[in-house]
Amino acid sequence: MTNLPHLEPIHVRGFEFRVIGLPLVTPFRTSFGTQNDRRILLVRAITDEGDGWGECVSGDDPLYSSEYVESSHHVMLHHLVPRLLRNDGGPMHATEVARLLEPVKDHRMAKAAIEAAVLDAQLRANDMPLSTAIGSVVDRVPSGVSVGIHDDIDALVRTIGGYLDEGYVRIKLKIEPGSDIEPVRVLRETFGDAVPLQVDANTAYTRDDGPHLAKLDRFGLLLIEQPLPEDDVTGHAIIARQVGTPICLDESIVSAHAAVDAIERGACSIINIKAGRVGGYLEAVKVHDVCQERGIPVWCGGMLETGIGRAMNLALAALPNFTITGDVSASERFWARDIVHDPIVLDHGHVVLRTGPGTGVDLDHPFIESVTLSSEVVGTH
Ligand code: OSB
Ligand code: MG
Repeated sequence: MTNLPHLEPIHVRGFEFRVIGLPLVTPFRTSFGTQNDRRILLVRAITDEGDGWGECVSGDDPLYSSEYVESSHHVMLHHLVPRLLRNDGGPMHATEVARLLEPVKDHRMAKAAIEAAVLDAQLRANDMPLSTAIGSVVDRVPSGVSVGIHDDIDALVRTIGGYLDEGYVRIKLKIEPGSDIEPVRVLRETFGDAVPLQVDANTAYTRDDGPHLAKLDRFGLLLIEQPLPEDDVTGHAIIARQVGTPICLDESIVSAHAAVDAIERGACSIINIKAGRVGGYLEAVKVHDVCQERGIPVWCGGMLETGIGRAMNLALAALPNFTITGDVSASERFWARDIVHDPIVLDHGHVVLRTGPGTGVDLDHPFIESVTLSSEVVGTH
């Protein structure tokens, strides 16, 4: 945040919305269901000073949160963009975007993508990397991988063995009732107690499941992520008293305010930060800051992003209170071919931040064109 107020403003003339479709390298199963491919809404900010790109993390269906590709697209087109273009190409700072969009309730993933595009454009125009702008303190971060639910435990062992061979330094396993204690037991038996391991329930349990989840305590997990529905902060506080493993919140933390509330209520001792979920990278920095002030460590979550979102996540994950390994895996974890020329690669279990201005990525426009499902430009360009 430190460096942003000093930047020269930009003049935003319009936006391009582009929906692309990409197949996942392997199906990804969570307690919400199985995903084989993904549609992704890309946003281009068109400014007098040049373009900026952001990526919307809304899913194909409203399962992780109420947002989905079409809802985000609609709210951007009809409610967010008109508010940004109201001053008719007058000078704008990326730091003003959240305030201008604030009257619109929720739709945080849509807001985050618009802000990301404006931020990228302003940073490129000012020749400043995102990492410098938000105060990143390292140039590479350790890389963790998120692993879907497998019906077949032998297949799960093979999948995780493969990721460990590739060098991932931390494994996150998706769980749900009926696929939790046993797979974790087998993973510990196979790979030993030293592998940093954590689980993510994506809201699949109830307030009565504390004693069941406490059975995970003997496996020395780093954390249990979001066992209960997102609106049950008090329920998480109840579970946190019954379970020895630290409770981490993902879905529940929709803002810095929500983070403070959950911390004060004893609902979590760790927080997963995703910029899309909290309405933007600048709000994500605020979540980082309020957690740091309260001694709550954070880690960077992922939403099956392409290279644009991955590069931005890396800059975020390099802030000082990101002391826990995040879901910042290599592009090839999800994509056979990324939409950037310089995909994120694993380097001895780490991923390296981009150093160029803005997000620092170089988009592969011909490839993007070839996977485009729809596109449109709005505004006075
Ligand atoms: O809960 O962290 C989650 C993907 C989509 C929606 C929610 C989640 C996830 C992941 C994948 O776990 C993390 C990644 O992108 O590496
Ligand atoms: Mg999660």
